Amino acid sequence: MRTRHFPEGFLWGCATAAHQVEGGNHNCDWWEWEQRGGIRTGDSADPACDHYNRFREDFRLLQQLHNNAHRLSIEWSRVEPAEGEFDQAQVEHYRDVLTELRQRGMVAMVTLHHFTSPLWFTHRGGWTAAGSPEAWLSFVRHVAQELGELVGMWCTLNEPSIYAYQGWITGDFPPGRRGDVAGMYRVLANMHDAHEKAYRELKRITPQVPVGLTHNKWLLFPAKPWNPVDRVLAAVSQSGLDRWPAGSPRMRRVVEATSDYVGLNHYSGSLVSVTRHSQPGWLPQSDFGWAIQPEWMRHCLEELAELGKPVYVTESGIATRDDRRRSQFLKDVVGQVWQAIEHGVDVRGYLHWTSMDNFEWAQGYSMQFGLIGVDLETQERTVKPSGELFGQIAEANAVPVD
Ligand code: IFM
Repeated sequence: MRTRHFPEGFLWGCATAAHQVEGGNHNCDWWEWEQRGGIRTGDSADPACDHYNRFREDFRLLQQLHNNAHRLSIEWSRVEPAEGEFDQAQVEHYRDVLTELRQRGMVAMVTLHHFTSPLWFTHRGGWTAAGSPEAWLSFVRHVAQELGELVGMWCTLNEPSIYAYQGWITGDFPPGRRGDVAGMYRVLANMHDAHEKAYRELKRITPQVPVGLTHNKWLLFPAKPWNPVDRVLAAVSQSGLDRWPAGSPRMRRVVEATSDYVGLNHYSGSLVSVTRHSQPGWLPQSDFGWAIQPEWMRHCLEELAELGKPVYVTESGIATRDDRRRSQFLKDVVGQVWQAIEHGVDVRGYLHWTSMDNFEWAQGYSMQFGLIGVDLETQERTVKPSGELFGQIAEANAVPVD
């Protein structure tokens, strides 16, 4: 079989977020949102995958699948349950988690904000409030001082544009605001400021550790390419969404000055017209209803190349209960990453979303992105054939050509 080899030292792993896998995370805005009926399915993130208690078993499985990296988030609301009060037992928990990864030969990419915030922070305005960057920064500083020596890469923030859009425009995420454009831009401005401040602080405390953030690149196309209104609308919406990391000259400078790498989360895209956003009906769709087009991955990577920074695919995956589809998707999308590298893009790693089927935010457990299945009653883990395939790709550092 012909294969396409990746550069030596390429990182292969999975991406996760604390609230989606850990279970028992009750001191954050998402938990409160779940209790208020914010999740369509009525699900809640407890016990999720009970990863808080089972992380050793989970990392053992990922090591068996030849993962040499892992992206996880440290839960702010556990570590700082009240403003300025740090819970040493929780710090020790994450020390155990990071030590376990190190012992299993996996580089830890640590996200410092992945959608959840402590209640004390959200009750006084969350990311819209003045002083929110500084409030988060003291958590960042504490984690860096306590755990920095175990961290391979920092990822300050996960998908600021999606976070702000879902929380302030669609209302699918807490605080559930709809159409609050001013709120969305306040959140983005504060997160932008927070990232810059965190970059400087992290470089001061752990100068050797690369710092970046992840951007969700959701592609927008004009519904009718021959219609100038649709074309303008698609372009304007795309640059709005891409304010982070490089949609405007200002943002570009942020990436140039305060990012050692760019993290790309890419899943899909939509068609834009005056009346609505829709999915390109001619493409296959995931269970989420998202169009699946693996070639878009290469397009996104090539676009980021001009920033001149190393790029990591920090998330890529498909929501499907048909695992054969996931395997095909994996081969196709990893093949596109390989093509981008062949065309000169400095891609250094691929982190699949996600290791285990988990709590998919507003969709609860209805969307399955995992390489490993989890029985929600017994918590039994089962590696899916796509997981085995990912393990083979990681071990060979190469993807088979179909
Ligand atoms: O589950 C999410 C993740 O938390 C952030 N990026 C997109 C994933 C799939 O929706």
